[in-house]
Amino acid sequence: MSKTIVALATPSAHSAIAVVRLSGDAAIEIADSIFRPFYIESIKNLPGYHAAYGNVMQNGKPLDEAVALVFRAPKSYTGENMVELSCHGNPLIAARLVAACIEAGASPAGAGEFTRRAFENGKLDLSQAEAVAELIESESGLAAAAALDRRSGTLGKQIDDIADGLSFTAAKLAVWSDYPEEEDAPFVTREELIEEFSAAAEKLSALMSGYNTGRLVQNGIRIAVAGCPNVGKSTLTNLLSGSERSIVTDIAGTTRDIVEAAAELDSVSLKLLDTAGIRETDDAVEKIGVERAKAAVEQSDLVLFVVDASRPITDEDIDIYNQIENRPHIVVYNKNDLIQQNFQQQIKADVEISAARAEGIENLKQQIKQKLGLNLTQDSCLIASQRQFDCVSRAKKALDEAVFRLNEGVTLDIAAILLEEAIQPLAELVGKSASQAVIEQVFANFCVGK
Ligand SMILES: Nc1nc2c(ncn2[C@@H]2O[C@H](COP(=O)(O)OP(=O)(O)OP(=O)(O)O)[C@@H](O)[C@H]2O)c(=O)[nH]1
Ligand SMILES: [Mg+2]
Repeated sequence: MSKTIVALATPSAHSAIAVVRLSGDAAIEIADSIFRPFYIESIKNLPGYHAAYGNVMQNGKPLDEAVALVFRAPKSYTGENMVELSCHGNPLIAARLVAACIEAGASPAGAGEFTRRAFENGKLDLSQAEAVAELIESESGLAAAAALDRRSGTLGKQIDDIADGLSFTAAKLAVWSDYPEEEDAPFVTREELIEEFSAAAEKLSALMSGYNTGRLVQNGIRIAVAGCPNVGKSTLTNLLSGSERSIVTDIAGTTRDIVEAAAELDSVSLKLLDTAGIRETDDAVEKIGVERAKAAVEQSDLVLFVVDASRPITDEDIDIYNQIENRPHIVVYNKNDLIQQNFQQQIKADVEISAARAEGIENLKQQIKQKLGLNLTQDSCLIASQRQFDCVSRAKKALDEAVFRLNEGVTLDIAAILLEEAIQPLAELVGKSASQAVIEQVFANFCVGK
């Protein structure tokens, strides 16, 4: 008998509606005890996916008008009986409604407890449960699409396919080692094993290489716009973000703090960090700005290093270039509308633009995509969490080791042990053999009500 839980599923803020969720064996009875429908007797006998309109009551008095939507096990998000009560979006009313449910016998839900129940009732595998949290937190169209894809079980299915193939081989190996003389025992050759393990390792490796893209897509990409004062960093930031976030003047040292601006590139969200022009300065405020600019460069996924194309490169440009050279970067020559003579520039341009005239920007965007390795197929974003990445990488390591040892000539029972080591993390990824601690950790990232 599962304890019935209750929580507010929508933000605690003034809004059109607020939704309070109940899940558990007694969900419908508890909702029924506080809900007076206007047009039917009670919601007790309402079939699943049916709703009723009425009053929710507290201490015998109407608390609010609400719609009660009934789900019956197993056809609900959690797989249990559920009721969703939609009331007016007043945080006070919503909190009282939750309190009324608790008075009627429900317990307050813990973080992620609804999704956890869905996992425990086999409605979702662990990677799908993670995708629910990711979907809620997605900050761009592509991140949401990728999370939705994982939510539907694409990753779990690919992993299952690989794991099933390996488990079948493990079974054959087990039969072989138990009855080596048995004529009918399925026979596996060393060559077949090597071939199969290599193929599986390759598939895992493809999933792993998509992780970086997945992570970038999920978290949003941080791009620092850095360079000497007055080269046009703020003009470029404004252009890319289509906003006037940054102040632009012809005075060197205009930007003194990090100015963040959002932009989207092919549905991927970018966080542009316009920075103070980096230079030696005695101005106390500007000095802090310069330090922040350097820190922003360090913490970014990509640096747009902007130089003024209308003048020869200066020692200051070179100084900054030396600081960013080892990070992923693009050298942007700006103000090419002002070029009157061609200088022998010491730093090679990746792209030439005029931020003021919005010229060369398409090319710059192409280069940003290329530099970030944003090969934006949905497949490349399948793995989204460090946990999933670690599972896949442990499995791959065991398979690589098995192939290596088989080539060296080890006995097949050693290969069988390594094979188990490869299967285990794959089962863990989808939650089939995840430890309690791993499961706790996954659900710790959820909000209450989800
Ligand atoms: N002609 C021309 N002028 C530009 C271009 N880009 C920027 N400018 C001008 O250059 C000056 C400096 O531009 P900003 O965008 O403020 O430069 P910044 O690098 O942010 O400068 P700081 O914040 O002081 O470090 C302004 O007068 C801009 O209008 C360009 O492509 N062509
Ligand atoms: Mg600026």
